[in-house]
Amino acid sequence: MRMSIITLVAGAILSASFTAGAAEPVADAAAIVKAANWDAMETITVELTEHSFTPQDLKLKAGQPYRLVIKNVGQKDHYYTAAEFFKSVAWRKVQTPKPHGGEIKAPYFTAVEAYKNGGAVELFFVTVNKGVFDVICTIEDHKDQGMDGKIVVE
Ligand SMILES: [Cu+2]
Repeated sequence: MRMSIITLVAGAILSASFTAGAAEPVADAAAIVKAANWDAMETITVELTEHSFTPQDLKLKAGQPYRLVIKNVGQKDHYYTAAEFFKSVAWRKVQTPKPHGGEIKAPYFTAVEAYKNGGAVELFFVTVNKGVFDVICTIEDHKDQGMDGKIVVE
């Protein structure tokens, strides 16, 4: 009896923290990435400059493999920060463009920075969770200047 009360309380605390806080990273991400048809991958390029994302908003399909290229064509460094979105997809890898650079594999991360004058980062993932996610540049006042968008996964 005492045990079940403790379990109930623990469950309530857990569910409260899930609603209030960030979503958990996608479970089974490795299996989702492995099962995906990468020949059907769609490439989308977002250009960053002073002070905008082009396109500003993205509309993505759940369950689709993507290569999202974040390219800074401006003259300042910029971020493409979408922490909740980055937790809601199954990550294959992040890379800087070939033939130079390299790649990173990780369960998830919070922000991407592309350096001024042509810096680019390529994100390879499969969309999993549906929702509307914020994306901003976190440098100084760039968000208020217009570097503020949405990523919609349907
Ligand atoms: Cu910026």
